[in-house]
Amino acid sequence: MEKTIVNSWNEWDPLKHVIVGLATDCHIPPPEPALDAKVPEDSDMRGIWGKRPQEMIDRGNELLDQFAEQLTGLGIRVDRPTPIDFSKPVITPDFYTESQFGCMPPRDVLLTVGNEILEATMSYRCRWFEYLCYRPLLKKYWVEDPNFRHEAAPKPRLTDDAYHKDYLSDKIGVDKRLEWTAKKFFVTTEQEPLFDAADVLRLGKDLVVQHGFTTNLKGIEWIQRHFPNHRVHAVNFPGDPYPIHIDATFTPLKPGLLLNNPQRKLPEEQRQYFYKNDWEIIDAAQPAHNSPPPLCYSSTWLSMNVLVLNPKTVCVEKTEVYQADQLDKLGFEVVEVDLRDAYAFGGGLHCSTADVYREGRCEDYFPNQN
Ligand code: DAV
Repeated sequence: MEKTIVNSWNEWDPLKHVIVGLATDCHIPPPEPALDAKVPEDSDMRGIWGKRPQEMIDRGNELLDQFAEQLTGLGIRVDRPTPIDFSKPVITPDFYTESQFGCMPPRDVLLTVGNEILEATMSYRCRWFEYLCYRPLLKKYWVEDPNFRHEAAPKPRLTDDAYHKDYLSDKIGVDKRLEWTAKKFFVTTEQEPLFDAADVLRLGKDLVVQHGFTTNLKGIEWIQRHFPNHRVHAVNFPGDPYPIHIDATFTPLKPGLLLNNPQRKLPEEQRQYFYKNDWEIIDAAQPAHNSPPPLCYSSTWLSMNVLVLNPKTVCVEKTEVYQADQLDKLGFEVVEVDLRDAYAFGGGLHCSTADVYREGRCEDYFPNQN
C-alpha cells in the first residue's frame, strides 16, 4: 500500500486519493428543525422516516462501488467509511432524536485544507455522530502521515435556540422562503458556530463559504480564526429557497473559472472580488431532469455537482447530458459516472466524495486585494 499523505488545497488539482461514501443502513431521520427546513414542502419525504428501503440501499451501493472502481481504474486511491448503527438514537444532555442519517455524503462532514482534515460541527442533530464513520480512516492516516493534522470543530449543543421557530412549518410557501433567504434569514440562529463542510469551497489561499441553513456567520468566523493564513469569504445566493451546501450552486472547475447556478446567482457586489482577479463566472447548464429521484433531499441541480479530477478532466453524472455538453464545449474531458440512483443518499459526485490527496500546494489565485 502506498504511503498516505494528506494534502489538498483546492477543488481541481490532480486527485490521487479520495473517500467515497456508502449507502449502507442509511436512514431518513425523524423530523428536527434544521432538516425540516430543507425538505421541500411538496417532497415525497415529508412525514416519513426510518431506514431507507433495502433495495434502494443496495442499488445506491452498487453505483457507489462502481464509481469507486472507476476512480481506482484512473489511478486514484479510494477509501470507504465504516458505517455505525444509524438506527440508534442520538442522545446528548441537550437533545434527543430517534435515529441518525448515514455515511453519505462524506463531503458534508470532512473539510480537507492542506495537511488537515477538519470534522465539521454539522447542524442537523441526526448527523451529530457521523464523524465516527470516518474515524477508522482518520486514525490510520494519522499513524501513516506524521504531518497529518486531524482536527474537530467544537461540537455544537443544537438546543432549540439554535433554530429559528418561524421555520417550524411546512406551509411557509416558496415566495416567503425566497424573501427570507434573500434577507439572509435562515433556519439556524447565531447561538453558536455551525457549519457543514460542504458549504466550503477551497480555492487555494481563499476559502469561500456559503451562509445559509447549514452554516451560520459564527461558523464562518470560526473557520477564519481556525485558518488564520487563509482569506475566508461569506457568500450567499438569493434565489435558493432551501440553501444548504454550496456544491450545487457554485462550482470551481479550474483556476479562473466557476460555474454558477443560474437560479441562484451570486450577488453583484460579491462577484467583484472574482472579476478583479480575472475569474470568470458562467451560468451552469440546465439540469437534464425536471424533478429529483424519489426520497431525495437535493434539487435537480445536482447536475452541477461535478467532481474535478484535474484541471482538464471532470466527472459528470451520465444522465446530466446538458452539463456534460457544456463542459465538453469548455474543453474539458468528461468522464461519465452513473450515480443518479444514489442521489437520494445526499448528493451527487462532489458530495459523495471527500478529498485526501491532490497534488499541488497552497497558491494565491486572488493577488489583487485592492
Ligand atoms: O440543490 O439541493 C444539494 C447539495 C448537496 N450537498 C441542492 C443542494
